[in-house]
Amino acid sequence: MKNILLTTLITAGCASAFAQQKPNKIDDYYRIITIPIPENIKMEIGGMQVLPDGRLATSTRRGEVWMIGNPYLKGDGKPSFHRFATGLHEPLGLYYRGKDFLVSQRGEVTRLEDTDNDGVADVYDSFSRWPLSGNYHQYSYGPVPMPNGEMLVTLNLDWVGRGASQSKWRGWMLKLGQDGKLTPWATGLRSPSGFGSYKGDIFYTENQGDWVGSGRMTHLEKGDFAGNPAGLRWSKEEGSPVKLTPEDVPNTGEPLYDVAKKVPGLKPPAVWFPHTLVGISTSDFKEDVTHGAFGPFTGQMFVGDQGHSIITRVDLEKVNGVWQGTVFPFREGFMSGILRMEWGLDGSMFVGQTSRGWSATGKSEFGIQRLVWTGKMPFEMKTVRSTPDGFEITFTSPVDKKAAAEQDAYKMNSFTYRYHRTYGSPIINTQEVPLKGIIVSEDGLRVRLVVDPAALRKGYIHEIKAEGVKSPDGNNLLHSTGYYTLNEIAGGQAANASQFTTTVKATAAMDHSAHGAASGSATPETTASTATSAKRVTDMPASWTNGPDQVVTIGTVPGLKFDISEIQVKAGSKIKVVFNNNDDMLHNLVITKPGAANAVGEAGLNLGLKGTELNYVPKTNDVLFHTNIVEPEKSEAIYFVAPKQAGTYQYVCTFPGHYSLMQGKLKVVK
Ligand SMILES: [Cu+2]
Repeated sequence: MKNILLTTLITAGCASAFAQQKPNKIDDYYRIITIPIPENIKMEIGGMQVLPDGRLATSTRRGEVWMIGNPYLKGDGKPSFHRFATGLHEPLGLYYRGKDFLVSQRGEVTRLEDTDNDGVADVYDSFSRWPLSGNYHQYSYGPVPMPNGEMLVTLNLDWVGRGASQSKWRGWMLKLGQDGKLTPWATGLRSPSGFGSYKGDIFYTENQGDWVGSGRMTHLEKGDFAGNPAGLRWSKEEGSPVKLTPEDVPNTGEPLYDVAKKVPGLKPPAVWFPHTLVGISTSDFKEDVTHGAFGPFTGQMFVGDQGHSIITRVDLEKVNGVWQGTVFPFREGFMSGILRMEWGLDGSMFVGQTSRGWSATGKSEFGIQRLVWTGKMPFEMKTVRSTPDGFEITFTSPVDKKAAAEQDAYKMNSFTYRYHRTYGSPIINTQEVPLKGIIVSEDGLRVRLVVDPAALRKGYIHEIKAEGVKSPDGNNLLHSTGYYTLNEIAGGQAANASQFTTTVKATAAMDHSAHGAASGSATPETTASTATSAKRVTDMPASWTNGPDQVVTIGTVPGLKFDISEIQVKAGSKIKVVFNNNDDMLHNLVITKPGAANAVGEAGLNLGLKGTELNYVPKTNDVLFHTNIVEPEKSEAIYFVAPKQAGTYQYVCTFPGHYSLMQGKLKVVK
């Protein structure tokens, strides 16, 4: 699913969207129950299915299929484990058909059947196959059943320092018939571990990577191109419904939404998952079909996140025929990386996890947990809907109407990402979305946030913070931020100022300088100040008439590493550091006081939306010197005088997700 070294080697303990909140004990509402697994079983979940008899079937990355009895831990509280199949090649999908199973292997879908009823598969039939290159990154997923009886499989791209499609249909979603026939459906996929149908349409989730600025969920119609051009290599093959070729895709760095206007077939996502703000690597998704057994979110989606070990919640709406909506934080604290979710027979959710090679915040190598709603109503934003002049929020229970009418209770910003060949993207074009008015409904269940329609930007993520909203008994929202991806602006009745509960007083800080459709295209970034500061001197000081005493060159290598792990300099000497970013991701170089690298890295992450303009360098005395964010294949030199005090100082990259791995030592000696 991800590159072992690149994408998700990211961050321990950093779900910042959660950290900023005051979670009034999420455990009161959603409890995590761990299923004990015997020590001799490596239950690295690849696929999962709940069987009608109550057992839980799993396929593991070690190539086995297991039947787990009593996964609800009833009676003596002990589950049972029975091995059904072995010797499969990393099966990342499992589908139960009543009398047999279909599992994905790297190179095929295999049919497993137990014909003699001894509880072990004795038939392993090749059901449908595709070519393999042997690249480690050729993960294959599915089959996922569709309501009409068809199935879907997806094939991950190869990784060769960038995404590549080294064998046919890599980077594609294909339909799989009951006869085993494969029919190409859409491409542009990179790492498509989560997919399926939702309200009659097909969606898939994607991880940040090359051509993918941040995690996202895209609605895939026949012939769509979701953004990574590697799979377009096969668009002229027989049966391909995709018309685009790799040459049709410009590498301009404009937002994907804007490029899509010029490149028919390129499909902008329904929802972006802002990287590090809500997760770092989306995986499976499941529609809430529990009719209330899992809480108040029936019809919405829950989306797993491998790297942050969290589940997010997505509320979609269709506006002018286009899917869009909001991602909210939902539940953190799982034991490993989340790959699969399945509804239990009682409306609880089984969460299948694995992290080997794909490191995750949850420190276990693997695990199965069950998420159970306690029956208590969580105080949350339930939905956010587009209006002609802003957004309407619905809450799960009534708000304190006085607090909800306060203009400082809310804050809105919009931003987007670059669409380019580079791995990931900084947040670009951030703008505040100033409020004009607030309308609190009579029953306290809805709040309409009214803005100048020209401040709404299509294709942009609108960050909606409602930190001041309280329940009548004084509780904060469990999660006070939602990220609404605005592809279309809803029609309907604009609000009249006479309806406002609160008319927001304008403040001087408002920026009306650039908004509306025109700024949707590549406007200059509001980022990366080029100004030097005392901590970032990019021209050699005039007083250094003999030049620097020492020139140090530091580069980057794939896998979130600097190419040198230790540097020695003399105390008080004049140093020039040349930072070469030879990697294909964004990095900076921040020199910190001894022992401060992790704290600085975490502070950089917690800058949230402010991070981009600060180059993810937090304002703290722990930072001694730094570069700005340096793009791939670019370089920056800084000049400084080494500390007078000897010691082991540190250098670290504070780009979100990098700091825990990307560090080195700066030894200052007398
Ligand atoms: Cu970095």
